[in-house]
Amino acid sequence: MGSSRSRFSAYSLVRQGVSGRPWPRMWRRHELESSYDAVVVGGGLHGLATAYYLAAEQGWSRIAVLERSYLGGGGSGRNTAIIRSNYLTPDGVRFYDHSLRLYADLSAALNFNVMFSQRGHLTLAHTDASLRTMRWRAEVNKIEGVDSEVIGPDRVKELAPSLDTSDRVRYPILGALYHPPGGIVRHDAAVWGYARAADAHGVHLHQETEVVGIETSGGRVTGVRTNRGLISTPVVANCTAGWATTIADMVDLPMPIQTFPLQAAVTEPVRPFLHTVVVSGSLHVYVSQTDRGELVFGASVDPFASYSTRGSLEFVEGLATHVLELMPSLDRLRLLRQWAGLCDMTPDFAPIIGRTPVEGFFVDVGWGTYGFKAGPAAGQALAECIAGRKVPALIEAFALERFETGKLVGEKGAAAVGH
Ligand code: PYC
Repeated sequence: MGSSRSRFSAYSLVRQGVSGRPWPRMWRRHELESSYDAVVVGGGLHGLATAYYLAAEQGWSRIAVLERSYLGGGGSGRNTAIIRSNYLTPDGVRFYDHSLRLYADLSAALNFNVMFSQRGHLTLAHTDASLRTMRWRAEVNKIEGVDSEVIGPDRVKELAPSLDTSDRVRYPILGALYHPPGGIVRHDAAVWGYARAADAHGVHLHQETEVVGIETSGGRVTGVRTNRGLISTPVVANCTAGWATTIADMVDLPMPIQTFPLQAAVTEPVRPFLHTVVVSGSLHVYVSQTDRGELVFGASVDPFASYSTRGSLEFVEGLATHVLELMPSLDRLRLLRQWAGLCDMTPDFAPIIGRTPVEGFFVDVGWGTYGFKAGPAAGQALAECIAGRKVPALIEAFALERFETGKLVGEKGAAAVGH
């Protein structure tokens, strides 16, 4: 692969498409080297972004990303691609706002269209208690310079006419937190864009390479054992979801994380009619329409800890019931696919990112149900943390030690839906 600059004009793209020749690879294959300056565990959005920023902004070379399966095959390919920054705590709002801004420039930065679409984001309130939390969020958002306001049912109806805003339903819509900068991004494109750009900066991307152990000596990281051999390295970044605790256990570091599946589903494509992202906390559902016309639905996490990524009929039944309460006109729409992703939940619904007591072992984990929107900022901040002496202010609040000091971040009220 050459540079990260596009090698295709619109014309050459069509010519390549009709030529029957194989498409050029977006990243290279490399032999696994016996030493690297940094090893990133996890070839999803967070791991790839970390490796990319470490190379592109911090000037590091000799970086490897290890992925046990294929790039983007975990949480990065299983989320519902929603972006927003309307969080509840000032630390959360600042962090996600920075991530949203990085997303806004990402297509240009990576020269790869990530289909960034700021179509607005509505969080519906069906109870007085949720309206109160939304007013609180709106005030915190405004103080941090983030566009958010509480609106009434009439304005909700204008923004999303397919919603039933009448009072004849079980949970009438009392209002909503409206967040115009929110929207969606094509999740696979973000993964591929970072992978291609990281490769162009010399990062080695190793798929089907499983970490089976981490070597330490005198309290510091010295190497990583993989199914393809031993790598010596002074830096390991744990950027996994689902396996965050398994990898941390390899350096005897307990993590306050429990893993739950989150199920999602997509319909057949229909003419565009839903021009905002809609979330209902009380009905445990969120929906957006992709540029291809499909409706993408997600819900809260399954009610039991598990590593299963299989969808269930029970989920679809509950989803359909809740969706039809919100949008009765969808009753003829067919679901095409369903899937599940793994969510690493922390006690305060905020991530764990930064240094750890094991020298050279860094973490970017515990992303619950909000990891996709965080990828760019988490990768950039972790790269800065690895390369620098100081923990960047943007992630100070998310340090592992908060579970000892008790300075928790408390983002449960801003999770997409109730869990
Ligand atoms: O936090 O916006 C969110 C979200 C959307 C889907 C799951 N979580």
